[in-house]
Amino acid sequence: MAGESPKPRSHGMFQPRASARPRPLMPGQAAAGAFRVKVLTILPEMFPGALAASLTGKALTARIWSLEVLDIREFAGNKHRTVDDTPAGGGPGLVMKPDVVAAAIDHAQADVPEDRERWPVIYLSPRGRPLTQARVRELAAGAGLTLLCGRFEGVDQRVLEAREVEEVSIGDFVLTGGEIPAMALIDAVVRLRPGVLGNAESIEEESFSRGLLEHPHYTRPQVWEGREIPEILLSGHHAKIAEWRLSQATRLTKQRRPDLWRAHTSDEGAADGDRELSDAPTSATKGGQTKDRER
Ligand code: 9D3
Repeated sequence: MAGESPKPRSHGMFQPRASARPRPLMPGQAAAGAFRVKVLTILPEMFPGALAASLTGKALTARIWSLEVLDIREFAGNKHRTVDDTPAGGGPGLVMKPDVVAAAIDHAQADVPEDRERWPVIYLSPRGRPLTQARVRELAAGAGLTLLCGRFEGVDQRVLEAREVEEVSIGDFVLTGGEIPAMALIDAVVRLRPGVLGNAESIEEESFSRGLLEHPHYTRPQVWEGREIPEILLSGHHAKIAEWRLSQATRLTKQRRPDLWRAHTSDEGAADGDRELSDAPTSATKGGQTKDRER
């Protein structure tokens, strides 16, 4: 029956397995101040996936953030655990049912702060507003996130409106579902939480905030396959090196991202947050396939 929320056999929270004796990690035990992420998906086995590795994985084990994965199928009302149906008006594919998706969202939101500014519900969708670093920063400043991963053609429009769901895309290319985009978003947000990045990575953040692409990087050996490290980088002349890096960053940005270059030059006085990847259409091939080494 519609309106009756089923008792889900929850996949529960991800249990870190790095420690010798993993203890059950219940929602009530999320570390104080930890950033909480809830994921609604019909493919719960995809999580934590790549998020268990590297910086995000260490931060998960350290309880800087927590992950709760909910299987949307658990909220289906019938024996067959049906989550989709044919599109009204005809056409190919299937649409995720509003009652099932609403039950999953309502269950996820039951124990979270009302303030949607600090805990939005986001639907990863190819027709969403493109994700930007500015939005990532806002999300990282909140308390948590509920992410709805789409499969099939999409979700019934009425549930998106009724539950005030924000639609977000990660770029103009077609994937098979919203799970990998959800992981990309989580990765982008979690790395901005205190304690996730070391000093080296934090410095990298600064250079990107100027709104330019990064300059090329080199390391030893000094000659590799007959290719030398640019002489200036070995000179020890720090002012000249900074100047060279800026000129390279400028050249690459003009060449690969004319949209970013325009933003960089047109609002010289704007705050970094307004400039950095703010409204850049992600069309890497728009300018044609010019070789990077060409000017
Ligand atoms: C035939 C119309 N298709 C839209 C382009 C349907 C469709 C294709 C692929 C519907 C969903 C999907 C699966 N993609 C996502 O769920 C998705 C996505 C993406 O494909 N690209 C970039 N960002 C995202 S966020 C979610």
